[in-house]
Amino acid sequence: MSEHRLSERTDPDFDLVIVGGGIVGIYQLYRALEAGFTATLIEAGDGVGGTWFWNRYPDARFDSESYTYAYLFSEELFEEWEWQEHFAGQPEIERYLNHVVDRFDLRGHIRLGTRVTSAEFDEATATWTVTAGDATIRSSVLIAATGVLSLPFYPDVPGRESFGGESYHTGLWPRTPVDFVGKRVAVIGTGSSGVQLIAAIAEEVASLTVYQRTANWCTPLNNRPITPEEQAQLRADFESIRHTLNTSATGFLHVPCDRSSADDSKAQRWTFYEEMWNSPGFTKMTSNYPDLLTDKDVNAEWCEFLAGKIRGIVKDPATAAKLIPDHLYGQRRPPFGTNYYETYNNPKVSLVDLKATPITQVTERGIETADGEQEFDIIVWATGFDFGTGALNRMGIRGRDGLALEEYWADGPSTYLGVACRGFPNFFFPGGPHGSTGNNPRYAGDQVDFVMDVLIHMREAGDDLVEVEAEAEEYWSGMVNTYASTASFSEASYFFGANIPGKPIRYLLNPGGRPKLHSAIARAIDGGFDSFAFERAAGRPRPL
Ligand code: NA7
Repeated sequence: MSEHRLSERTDPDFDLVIVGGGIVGIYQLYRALEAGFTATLIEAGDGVGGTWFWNRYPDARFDSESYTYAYLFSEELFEEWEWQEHFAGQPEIERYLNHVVDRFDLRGHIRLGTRVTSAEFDEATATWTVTAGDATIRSSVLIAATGVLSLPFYPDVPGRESFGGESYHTGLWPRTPVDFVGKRVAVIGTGSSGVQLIAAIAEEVASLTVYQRTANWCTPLNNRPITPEEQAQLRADFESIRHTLNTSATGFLHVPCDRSSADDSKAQRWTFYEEMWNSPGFTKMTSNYPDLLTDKDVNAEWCEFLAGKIRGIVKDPATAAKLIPDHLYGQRRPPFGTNYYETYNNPKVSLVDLKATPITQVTERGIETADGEQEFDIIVWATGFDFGTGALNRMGIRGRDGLALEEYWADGPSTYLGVACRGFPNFFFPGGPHGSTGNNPRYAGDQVDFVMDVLIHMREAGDDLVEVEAEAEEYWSGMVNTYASTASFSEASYFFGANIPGKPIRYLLNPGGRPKLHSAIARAIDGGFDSFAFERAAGRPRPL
């Protein structure tokens, strides 16, 4: 460690301040308290749930299977919570997360409706001073569990604020339900949120105009209720489910396909694609031919099959043509829908191709494109998020010598295992950039467990300060940047930050996947956490 300025130690208010009450923050709080640390969790929303608190638009739901997205740390919890559907909707997810908070007595440790506006590290005392609402809290360790998809993005469209009707972002949906009945509605954006909402409201509205910039490959979610027999099977299989989810590369239960596309004839491949089309959620990616994402020809054939499906479902050929993407499957995060393409057969629904007719401005009455103005009662912005770094870069985090995190990351994030970075001692961000490529809670759970390993090691050694070593951060960030080109996602996707004007194009996921994360964590633990430097305040005795 370059600097040794840690001189005094005064007791902070808490061992840990955790920011964010979503899936990751709740688990982090549980693990911290269970390990005997003092902790408080600060959440800007008026309820817990994070993503699943804010994204309460019609038909917001998991597109990973409910029981693979949920917590696995407690068999009792797994057994007592019966998910109603294979892909749970937002209300059920929010109920589940509240249940977890109460079940494990976490609520008393959570401050709701409180936004963190700054967090500054003091080198002399090795503590963080966190400003949250009216409170100033000092803690040894700061954990940002602020999520990768938590800062909603509004495009800079002229006149956006001047619209006189109702206006909503899917990621900031109000708690009181929005009444769409008989309304003229515009939806801008056709990502995962847009496709869920569009199909859900089409029946109620007077008219629905969808503004699409990039068509995406939306395949059926194929959701259904979980039968009593399946509930019993899930309970009986808990250990094997947990084992598979804790060790699989993607964090899903899906069984990989055991042959490559060349092993099948064209007719067999078409039968297999049909099977994929009818299979649940992400299996279209994880159980498809293994060469789907590595061989452009294989991918193009799957796209040909999907384009045929779209043409078969959507009756108006011009609309169908607009809905067929011009990129390969998996170059962007694929959405999963329920009757999405069918919705365009509803005469109340129309599709505007923004590449042909861009929005020129939002007016007081509606939206104006090159084709003229259309009036609306409601505009829904389903325009996504500042992925990966958005929330972290806006929390006022200041490390050594007042170093601003957003400056340190001005050219894109630099991290060790997607949990820590140099210059910011005693600071961790499980679930952050460079961490995952797959089922997020599984990766983030691995990261929380690793953070706890580091903190317990530090406590046992009687140290006060922990900071990642430069080589360790260079190794992980180098791995991310080197292998970014092997990712299926293209540089035009939000996983590279391309959706945010001016954001550096850097890969924000972990291209090594879960095996890489697991092996790096194992190496860190085997090496006695030598990827970190630890420091103890002067005069502090080591524990016996
Ligand atoms: P996404 O997937 O980022 O989708 C955002 C959509 O908004 C997408 O269709 C964008 O088109 C569109 N968009 C963004 N900016 C504009 C502008 N300026 N004009 C028109 N359209 C625009 O966000 P979601 O909320 O749907 O999903 C986020 C994640 O939640 C998802 O990946 C899952 O993990 C769950 P673009 O493709 O950029 O051309």
